[in-house]
Amino acid sequence: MNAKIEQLLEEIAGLKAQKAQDLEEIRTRLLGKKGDITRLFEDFRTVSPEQKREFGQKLNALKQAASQKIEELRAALEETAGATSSSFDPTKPGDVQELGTRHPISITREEIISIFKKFGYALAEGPEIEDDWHVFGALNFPPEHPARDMQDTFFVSPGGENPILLRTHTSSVQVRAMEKMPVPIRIVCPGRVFRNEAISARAHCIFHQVEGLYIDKGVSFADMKQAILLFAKEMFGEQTQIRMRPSYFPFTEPSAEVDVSCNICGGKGCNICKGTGWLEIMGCGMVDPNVLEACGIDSKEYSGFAFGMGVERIAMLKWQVKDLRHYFENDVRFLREFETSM
Ligand code: 2NM
Repeated sequence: MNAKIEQLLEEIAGLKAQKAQDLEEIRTRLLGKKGDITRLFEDFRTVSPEQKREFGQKLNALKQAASQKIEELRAALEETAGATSSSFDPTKPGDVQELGTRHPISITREEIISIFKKFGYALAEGPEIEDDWHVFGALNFPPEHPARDMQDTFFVSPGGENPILLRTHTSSVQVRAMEKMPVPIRIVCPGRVFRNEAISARAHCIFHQVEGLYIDKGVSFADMKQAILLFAKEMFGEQTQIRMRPSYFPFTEPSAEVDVSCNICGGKGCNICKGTGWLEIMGCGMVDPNVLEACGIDSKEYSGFAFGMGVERIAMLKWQVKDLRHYFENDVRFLREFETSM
């Protein structure tokens, strides 16, 4: 009996199965009704009482080894077969499809747009690949302006009269609107923009802007200030105040930088506003008469204001996001933090 057990153990260790049929044959030969191991269990009845303990243990170990080997071979066969029809269980519950979340940039962009839509602004969009005229020429950028440099702008086809490039601001959409829409014009222009910058916590070569434009007879700086104040209150809360600091853009005159009172400390000064009580949110100005004329609008009859803001920056201020790179990494743990902000 001992010899038979040893022989079977050796045989089991070397077993191989090419197909399911081989496996079934092995199982019957060892563990079937007339199988070798089943027979040994029958013989076991005749073993003397003194030897029962020793042989009982050996037999159990043998049966265990056989069952384990058969399971291993079955698993190996299933793996090589892949998802065959035999391994498909139609009664199994389906895989859970996890829902994603809206991206904080999308949430912020939609909120900015919906505020200006309430004010009567229409949505306008345009191409990301633009020409020099719509990004720089019509916007009063002098020929030698540094933004027109390879260092600052991504060119698709440089050179020639009107190089093709990636837009560096969405003002190009507003140029297109002024060229073809009848006045008065009141639009918001959201979109991706591209600048040749080193990537850091505060800068990225691709980011999102929303710009606005209002052109009509008699539009004044006071109108602009009121529109921006109303926007700031809608975006950051009723208690929000704004202030304007003189600035410079080629396409507006006069131009200003807009700050909102810090929504974290309420203006007292904290580490978010670096102790100043103010956060910069956008640039704005009265559209330069040169721009109006370049786009075919009579600057003696019409005037207008424009403004532009970075969506990443607004979202950072709203949620105290410390590093711009989070927006591009798409780590779901970051994205899920905005689930309730939709
Ligand atoms: C800004 C700041 C100030 C602007 C101007 C124009 C246009 F096309 F009407 F001339 N669009 N956007 C503008 C003005 C954008 O972003 C910081």
